[in-house]
Amino acid sequence: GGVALGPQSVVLRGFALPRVEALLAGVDAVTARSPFRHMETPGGYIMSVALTNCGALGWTSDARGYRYTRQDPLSGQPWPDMPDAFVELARAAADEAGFPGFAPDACLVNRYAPGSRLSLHQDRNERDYSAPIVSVSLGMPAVFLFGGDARGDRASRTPLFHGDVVVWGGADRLRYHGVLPLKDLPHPRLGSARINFTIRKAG
Ligand code: MD5
Ligand code: FE
Repeated sequence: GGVALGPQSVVLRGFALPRVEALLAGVDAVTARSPFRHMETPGGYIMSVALTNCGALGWTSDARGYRYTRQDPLSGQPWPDMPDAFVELARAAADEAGFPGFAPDACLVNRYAPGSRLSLHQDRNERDYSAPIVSVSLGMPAVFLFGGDARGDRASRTPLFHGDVVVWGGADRLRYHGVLPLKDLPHPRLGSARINFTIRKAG
């Protein structure tokens, strides 16, 4: 049960709602050890989205490029463990979308403020593109841009709301995507913030 976003991606509206408090407790546990930070891109820009990670592997961007690392470069320590609530939700969503046996080892946690955006990009630093990516949206709504296999392909726009979960797999896994600048529509639980986390198999 869900709405197709592409041939192999599905939106599960409200799928995370029953577990929001456990998920937010997980975000707090992660950010207590590895706080949100604004990373630099290889092109010299500072990302408007603040980011951290949990799980064995964490995604990092700096002047040298994009990559997954085992340690948080801020602390020199391993990234925080992935909270059980994240893994359980991701497995349930992947099952629902037809990707049984999902075994994630990485999770990027993004925090958007009003005006934050994510320009069109592909996620291609993971080793195995056959594993799905599970994305959870909390807090303020966002407009998600879903393009094609080339940067110039026209992109559809889909709103993502508090509690929505998206599973991307197979042929859709390498499509260009992004998020439009966030409007300030304060959310009753999270205020003027959107938190999105994407649970992945990176290694
Ligand atoms: C977000 N985050 O709303 C989005 C949702 C990111 C990112 O894009 O890289 O952290 S996840 C959307 C996504 C992830 C991976 C693959 C695809 C979409 N896709 O193949 O379209 O903050
Ligand atoms: Fe992405």
